[in-house]
Amino acid sequence: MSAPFTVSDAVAQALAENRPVVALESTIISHGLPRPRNLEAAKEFEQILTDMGVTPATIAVLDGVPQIGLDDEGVRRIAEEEMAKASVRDLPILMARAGNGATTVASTAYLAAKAGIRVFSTGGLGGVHRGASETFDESADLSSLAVSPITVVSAGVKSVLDIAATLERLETLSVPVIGYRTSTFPSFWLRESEFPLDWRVESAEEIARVMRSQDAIGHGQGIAVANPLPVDQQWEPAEHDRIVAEALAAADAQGIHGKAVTPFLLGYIVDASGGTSLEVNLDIARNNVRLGGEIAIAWSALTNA
Ligand code: PSU
Ligand code: MN
Repeated sequence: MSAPFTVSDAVAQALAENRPVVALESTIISHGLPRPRNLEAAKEFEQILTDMGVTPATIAVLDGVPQIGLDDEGVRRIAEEEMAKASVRDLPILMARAGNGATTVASTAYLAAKAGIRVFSTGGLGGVHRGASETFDESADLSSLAVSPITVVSAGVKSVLDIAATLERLETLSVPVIGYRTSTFPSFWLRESEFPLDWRVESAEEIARVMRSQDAIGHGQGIAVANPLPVDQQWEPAEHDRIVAEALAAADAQGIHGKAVTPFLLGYIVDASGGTSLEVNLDIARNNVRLGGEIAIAWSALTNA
């Protein structure tokens, strides 16, 4: 059977020549950022990589076909059309009915790894939701990382989630969590959470060596690289705490549940912060795209040596 996805010429060529490639997700564009900033952001993330000599591979399901690497029209569609939020389990359904879907971290990591891409940059990971001991609401981002050999660069998880439980689940799933120039797990808008990390690295080259060792032991998980934003770029902590609490209360009061929870909270927080959280969100994503580019470059150098 042929591959259940298409790979753009640019991405296929880069992979064939072992040149650096970084995967990018589309749910952050379709459901995580408001229009029209989302289209600007999608283009900017790709441009940051292109300027570094790295090939971007934005991933989405369009007309039933998972696509690894979008053309300009594909990027426009994920930003402007209504799309299903597509986790791994939604892929076969969208494929069978020729539907459109914006891929989450879970499905982007899964598809990118299948295509042979080794690095993926995003904003924040999904994780264990607060109250999960009753709702069982845990993002498939975690279980997908357990079966997708790809390095995912994020700024940790948002404090709307249960960060402690998320870190516990990553431990159970045997997904390495590595702080990039930090010994503390970041909480997305804030540089630090209260949770220390066991492992810290100082360079992209060091991460590439961990990837090579991970391949050598053959366990097949992804690697979570936590990349905190510089302290002068973080959201003001008191305002952050107040608005996050408000957003959680609103989701509860409105009975939001299931896959609508994350988009609801993100949208609420952008509105309630008068856009401040959005600017920080974009800084975070840009930082992660840059670090992903550096890791992909280091990976190519290491594996071409
Ligand atoms: N966290 C963010 N921004 C996002 C998301 C999470 O800070 O855009 C998106 C990602 O696509 C992630 C998904 O994979 O939400 C997780 O959704 P859920 O919690 O329903 O699994
Ligand atoms: Mn969920």
